[in-house]
Amino acid sequence: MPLPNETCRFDAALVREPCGRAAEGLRAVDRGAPDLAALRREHDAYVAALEVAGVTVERLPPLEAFPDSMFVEDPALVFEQGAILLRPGAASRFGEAVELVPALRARFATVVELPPSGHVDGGDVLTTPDGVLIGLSARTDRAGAEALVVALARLGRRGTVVATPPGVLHFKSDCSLLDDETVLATGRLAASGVFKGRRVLTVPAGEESAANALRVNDVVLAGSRYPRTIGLLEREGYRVVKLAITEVSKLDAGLSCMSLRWRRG
Ligand code: CIR
Repeated sequence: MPLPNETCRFDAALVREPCGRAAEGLRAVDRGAPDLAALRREHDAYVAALEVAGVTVERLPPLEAFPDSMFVEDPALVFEQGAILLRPGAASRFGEAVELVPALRARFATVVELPPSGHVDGGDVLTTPDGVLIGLSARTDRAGAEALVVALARLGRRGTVVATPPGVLHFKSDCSLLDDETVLATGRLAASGVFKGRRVLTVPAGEESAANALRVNDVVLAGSRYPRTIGLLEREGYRVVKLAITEVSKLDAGLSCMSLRWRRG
C-alpha cells in the first residue's frame, strides 16, 4: 500500500535547455568536462520522464551567459501559491535569477523577491508536508536563509534553517522527499537528526549521490548508476524510473535541480 503523497504531486514544470557552454559549469571536483551532446540527451530523457509522470513541461531557451543555467531549481522556488526569486550563492550564477523573472511573472500572480543581502540556492531547500527546510551551505548563508523564511511566510509556508553536512554542495545533494512521510537521505545527513520523527530510508554507503532522487506523482526518478539504492526503493514499494545522469553528475548536479515543479491547482 503506497504511503500518501500530496507534497510531490505536480502538473507543471519549467526546465531550461542546456546552453552551448554547459560543459563549463561549476565543478567542485574535476571528473572531466561533460560531453555536451550526451548532456543534452540526459536532459531530454529527464524532460520525457517528467511528461510520462503526468507533468506539462515548458522549456525555457538556453542562456549562453550562464553555463549552469540548466539547473533551474537553484535561482527560484515555486509553489501553488506563488514563486520566490532566490539569490544564488555562486558569483557566476547570481544573474540567473533575474533571467527567470519574465517566466515566473507569466505563470504566477505572486513573485516574491528577497532583500538585497545574503544568498540562498534552491538546491538547499527541501519542501516537506509540514514545512520547508533550508540548509546552510557554501551557497546559502544565514542572511539569505532568514530572508527566505520571511518570504515563505508570505506564501503561508513555514521555513526552518538547518545545517548541511560539511563538504556537501547542497542540502538536497544529500536528501529528497519520497512521500509525505518518508525522506531518502545519506547516512551523514540522517545522523544529524534533521529528520527526527520522519521515516528515513538511508542510501547505501558509496551511493551518497543517489540521495538526490525526485518523487513526481506516482514515480521516483533515480540515477541508473545507483543499483543498490534502486533496489532499496523498489523493495520499499516505490515505482522507480531510472535515468542516466553520468554527464549531469560531472557538474555536481542531480535530478531535482533540473526543473521547477508545481501544481497549478
Ligand atoms: C553548480 O555548482 O552550481 C552547478 N554546477 C550544479 C548545481 C546543481 N544544483 C543542485 O544540486 N541544486
